[in-house]
Amino acid sequence: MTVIQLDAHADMRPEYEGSPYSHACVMARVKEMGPFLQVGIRSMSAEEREHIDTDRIFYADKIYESNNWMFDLLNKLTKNVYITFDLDVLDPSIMPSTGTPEPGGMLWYQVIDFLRTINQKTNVVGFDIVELCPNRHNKAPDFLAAKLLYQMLTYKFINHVE
Ligand SMILES: [Mn+2]
Repeated sequence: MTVIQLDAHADMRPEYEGSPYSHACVMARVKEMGPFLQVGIRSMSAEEREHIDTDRIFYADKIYESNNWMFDLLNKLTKNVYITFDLDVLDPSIMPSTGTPEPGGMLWYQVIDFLRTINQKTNVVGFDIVELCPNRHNKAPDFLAAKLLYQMLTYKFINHVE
């Protein structure tokens, strides 16, 4: 099974604030367990950079340039996939409601197209959506997160609907 991480951040620190299980270390732990792919990354520490596998990371600026990255990624997939979706992979213009927004993120149709393609090509065994930090003065990002969940479930189960 391959873990696909959509995230602005590499989360590849060996440990953070004394814990190997911090949110900043998740992909370091995943790397110890099996194949993984990182999508939309645009922020990391110098320490994390040493742990990056350049064949398994699709930086946000490369994604912005063209869609070729997706064909490259599809060639690296296993039959089963788990998707972990950090909402800060999205551009703050459409998803400002996160704890650590980073400029230069992915946009809605780009992400939706990616998720649809992944579901067509592989078996998504599970997924999570994390990091929503609601702002009561701006409801649109909350609706985005809900719609994203709805879309991910739809792509997973649409073939089972008669
Ligand atoms: Mn993040």
